[in-house]
Amino acid sequence: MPTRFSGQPLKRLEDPRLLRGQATFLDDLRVSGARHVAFVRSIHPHARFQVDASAARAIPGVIAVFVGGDLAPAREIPVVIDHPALRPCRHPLLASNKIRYVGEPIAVVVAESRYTAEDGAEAVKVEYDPLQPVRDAPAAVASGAVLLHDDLAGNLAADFTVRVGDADAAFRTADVTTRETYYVHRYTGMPLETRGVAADYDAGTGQLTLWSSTQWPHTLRDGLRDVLRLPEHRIRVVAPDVGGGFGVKQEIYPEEVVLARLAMLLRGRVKWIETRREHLTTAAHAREQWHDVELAARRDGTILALRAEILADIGAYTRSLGVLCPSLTAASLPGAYRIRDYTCRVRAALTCKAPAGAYRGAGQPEAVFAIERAMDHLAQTLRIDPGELRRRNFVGRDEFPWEVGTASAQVPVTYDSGDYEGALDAALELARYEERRAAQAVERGKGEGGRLLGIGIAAYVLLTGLGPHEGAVLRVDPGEGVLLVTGASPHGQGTATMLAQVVADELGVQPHEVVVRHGDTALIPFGVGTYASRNAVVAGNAALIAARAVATKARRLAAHLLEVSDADLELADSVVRVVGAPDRCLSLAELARACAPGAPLPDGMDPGLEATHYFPAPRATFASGVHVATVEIERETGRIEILDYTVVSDAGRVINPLIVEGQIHGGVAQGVGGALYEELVYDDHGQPRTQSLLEYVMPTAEQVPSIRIANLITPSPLNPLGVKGVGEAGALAPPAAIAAAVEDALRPFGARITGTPLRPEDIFRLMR
Ligand code: SMO
Repeated sequence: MPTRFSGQPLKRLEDPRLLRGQATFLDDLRVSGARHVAFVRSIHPHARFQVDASAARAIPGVIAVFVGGDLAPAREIPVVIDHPALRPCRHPLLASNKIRYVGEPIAVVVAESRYTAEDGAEAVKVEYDPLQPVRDAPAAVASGAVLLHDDLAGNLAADFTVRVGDADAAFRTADVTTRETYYVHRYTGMPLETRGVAADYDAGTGQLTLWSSTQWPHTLRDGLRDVLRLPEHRIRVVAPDVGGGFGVKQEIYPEEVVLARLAMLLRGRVKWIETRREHLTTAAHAREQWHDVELAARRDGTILALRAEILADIGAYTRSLGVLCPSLTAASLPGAYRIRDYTCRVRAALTCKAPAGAYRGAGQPEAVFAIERAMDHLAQTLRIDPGELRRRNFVGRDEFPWEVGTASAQVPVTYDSGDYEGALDAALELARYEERRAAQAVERGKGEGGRLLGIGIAAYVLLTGLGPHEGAVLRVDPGEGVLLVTGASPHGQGTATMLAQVVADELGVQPHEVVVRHGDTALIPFGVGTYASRNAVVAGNAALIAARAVATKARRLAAHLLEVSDADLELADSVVRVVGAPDRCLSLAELARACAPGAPLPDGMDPGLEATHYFPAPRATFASGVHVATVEIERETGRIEILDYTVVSDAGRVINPLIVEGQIHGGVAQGVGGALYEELVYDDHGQPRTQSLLEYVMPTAEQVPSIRIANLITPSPLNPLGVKGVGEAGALAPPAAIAAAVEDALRPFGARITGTPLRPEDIFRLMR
């Protein structure tokens, strides 16, 4: 029996290149003759302005300075995810007479070097006529608020309500109700590699090539096609090695469109690399939302209904994802629970901050924080153990598929499979819950001399494997090995290894013989990208089906050439051989050569030992899990230490447990960062105070706890691999679990935690 690679913890095939410094990130590209680009950005949060670029143009080495009107026909970024409630407030490529956040691009300077470009940008005179800034979401929706967009009646990019059943009626029958507002602060993904774009326009052929550090080259190509009004075949987008994305690079940025236009206007090559300061002040921010959550329940803890209002601070404009994140929060707020009656109003407020976008989980960590905190508060009200309250309300094992009744941007929220109670049981056991509760009781018994120990539980359900499709072009090489081209565009996930394992099993080759190429629209015509924890689901199943087609073809061709029946053949050790007579075989490479055009082929067989498959995903598959955090709080300082962190994850069948574990580690690290350290702060005047990694504090290995992980497997019935996504899963629950643990530790003080981040000074104040 040939070895099966799927399910094994293979080391990542990508890593030797990356570790040896052989990767090519955007700034490593040798784009010969490229001119360098710097952006003139607003220093005010809200102002009318006028630009005088004459001094900049006079600097030797400055080639050109452009303002908004110069980039026609492109004016603003394209919409990728629309929403019926979306109002017109899209991010312009360059501001035209008013700026609405600090960092907004106003003009762009092209020069012989980056130094000169920066000097040029500094020499552009911008005369500001400051206006009152809109400080935050509550201020944006307060009566009498200054209006940010002249043609909108209020400061809302969208205002809509999601309704399932009749929550108001259910509330009237409740024994108990709870209500609280939960706040998730502003933070975002901080990839090691910042954004970057290079563009080349070949005036002779009219061919535009754009290199971008992006998560979705094909989606970017489609966006450029639309805003630049070019045929698709004249645009090639390449994502070289990408050093992290986390959702921040799941965006079509003004800079990408601007550089494409600059290359066309200058008939040459241009390049821009984002500085860390630009990243902190102008890349997509995320997460900042207020959630007013009401639960109605019976005395035994059975939840009857959920009512909520979400107020999102989406910054100054909508980006290409529109209001996807708050709408995904609303779609997923019922979480793992059997809630039939649900209402949620969503308001996306426009403020003088950098526009918001997606960040690992895209609205779902926010939902988990709100619903899980609300569950804990209901548990306290009813004096039921938080684990037990969850158990009583989980969607049951036998209730799948479970229709939540909501929908995300593209698909209905229908949980395909899961075992939420099993995950809780496993997590409590792995976390040694009973033992820790006993230890906590002992410490509490010591009064003020006792340690402040707290335990927090958070369950999550994650929408993964979003469609509409992803593709695989698989070709057996006539020399050696197999080439797989995918439309997915991974940026650190280990996707190539996962795909190689799937293909290797079907073709009987070694994973290292499967060379995976991605991130180039010239290699595969259709593609979507890497986000929404989708690669294993959509790209993985596309690879599986393409590999099965190639295996079938190889078997048929070999049967023809060896004059045996297909059924007598097996694929193993890179050959197709007769079962029981392994000497009678043809290597895959020989078969690929025998399959060339003009070669004698079986009737009806097309040349080429290859197959293409686009895996359609009309429905999403839903991963789930339970996190348990145990913390200790230092009485003297309010410092929070995470003593133990336990994860039970159900991502369906696991292709590579090592990669799955790594994804969970990374997600938890970012969740810990969000719970305790990272925050994008604006002062009352609309100035960003976190402009470097000195102020924006990221956790290091010292702050990230060791994490215990167990996989619980309920295969997805929606795809042949039975997989669900896992990339974002780790990031969903840590803020909820850690907040619950901290509140639990502070029980002797009766403190309630209703928002993040949790800073020692705030904890210290709560203890007082
Ligand atoms: S926040 Mo993600 O790249 O779906």
